[in-house]
Amino acid sequence: MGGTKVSGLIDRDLWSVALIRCLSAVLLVLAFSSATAWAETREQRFQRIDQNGDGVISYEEHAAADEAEFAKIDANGDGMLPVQEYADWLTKENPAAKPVSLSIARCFYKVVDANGDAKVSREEWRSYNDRIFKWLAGDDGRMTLDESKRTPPPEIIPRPVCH
Ligand SMILES: [Ca+2]
Ligand SMILES: [Ca+2]
Ligand SMILES: [Ca+2]
Repeated sequence: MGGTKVSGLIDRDLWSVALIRCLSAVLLVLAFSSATAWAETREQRFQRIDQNGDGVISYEEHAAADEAEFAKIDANGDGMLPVQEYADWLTKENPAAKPVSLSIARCFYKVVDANGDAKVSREEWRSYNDRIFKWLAGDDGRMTLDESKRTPPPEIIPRPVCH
């Protein structure tokens, strides 16, 4: 199997690149064999975030979507995402991922949890996603659908080694 088929299911998220790179094929098949909750296509996601429908995602639209996603994952609303809370969210989004949710979460945290305390703060979350958005959007600070399909290089999304 290649990454293409799998990424089609999960590339709804900017951070999926990191997951694709850091998980073994077996884990990916296990995690994403049930696509129901992850079925939103990149186009659908883009349109959802592009709130004024002008065909580009501004920094403000990106930031609003990013905050909303953090709030959704932060089940107890305390502004922090311990690795288990993130894993629980993954499982909720895709029950088939349950056996590997914690592994996926730990892997993702290698790149998003900047201070390595096994919790992702709102600042860490925003900083990580802002870095990706700014790279994708380029100099004009507005992201088109085509730009959103590009793959950021390792200096933007590090490729952790995960098991
Ligand atoms: Ca827009
Ligand atoms: Ca929390
Ligand atoms: Ca942290």
